[in-house]
Amino acid sequence: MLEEVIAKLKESKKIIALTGSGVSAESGIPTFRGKNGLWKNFRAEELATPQAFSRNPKLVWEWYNWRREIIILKQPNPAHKVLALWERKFPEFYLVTQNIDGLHQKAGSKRVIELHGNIWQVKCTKEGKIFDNFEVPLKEIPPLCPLCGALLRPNVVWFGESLDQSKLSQAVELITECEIMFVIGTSAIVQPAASLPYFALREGATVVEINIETTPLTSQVNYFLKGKAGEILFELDKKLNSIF
Ligand code: BJW
Repeated sequence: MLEEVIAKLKESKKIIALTGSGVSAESGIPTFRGKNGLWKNFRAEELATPQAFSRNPKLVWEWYNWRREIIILKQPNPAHKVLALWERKFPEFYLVTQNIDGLHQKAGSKRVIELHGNIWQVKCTKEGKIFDNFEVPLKEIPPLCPLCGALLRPNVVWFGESLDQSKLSQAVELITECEIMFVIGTSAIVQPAASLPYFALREGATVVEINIETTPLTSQVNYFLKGKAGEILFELDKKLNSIF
């Protein structure tokens, strides 16, 4: 099966990878759902919603501060590294990620569309200005805007909020034009990202899913490669190099 995927990859010009939190699992960052998922000790709606933030910004910021303390110590794993390598190998390789941890960029990826924002950015709740912020731990919780003193929020997309429409449109455009799409380490249930592979399928692209478990998408894809993202991508890249 790996050989067939390699053959498709080699004959494709436009290549997309859609990643989810499973890609960072081998770096030691918990996924959202499942056995050791981030939601395990918290209810999503208590923390990752605008309502939760209005109700208790301190609690929500404490959760993000805790996650930033974990993420800052983590390094890209072979999955991030192979995807960064593919960007250099294939002139029309694009990465669309639901992850907010910044590990794709840390591995060297440049053409990255971050659908759900970035944990290293904060946004002023009054004026909407976005700042980079790498302070770990945060000196002040909740943090305040250095310009106007209003509350800052993490620059991420919570449930019930719209994604950045220009990023989403760009992702949809790339996906509808691609010849092969890899869907890696996502439970494929959170919309609208979960719909993206169906755009590729509808246009006749080959869709390859890499996951340790099946998802609602699995029965629809052309290839399901069961296993850890780092191991499978490393294996694919090794085979690719031997025939490239
Ligand atoms: C490995 C591995 C290894 C492990 N190797 N694999 C239509 C129908 C129903 C509901 C909706 C709908 N449209 C919108 C909604 C509501 C909602 C939604 O989708 N809810 C679902 C739960 C049903 N969507 C939204 O609200 C979105 N907004 C929107 O659509 O606006 C318009 C609108 C609003 C309201 C109604 C209708 C329209 C916004 C979604 C924002 C998601 N935000 C979060 C938090 C980001 C900030 C933060 O990090 O704190 O994004 S939630 C969380 O889920 C995070 C993730 O990016 C996202 C996806 O999770 P992911 O990455 O797939 O992680 P897991 O844990 O679910 O899966 C990990 C996978 O990895 C598993 O499959 C493992 O097996 C695998 N794995 N180790 C390979 N080593």
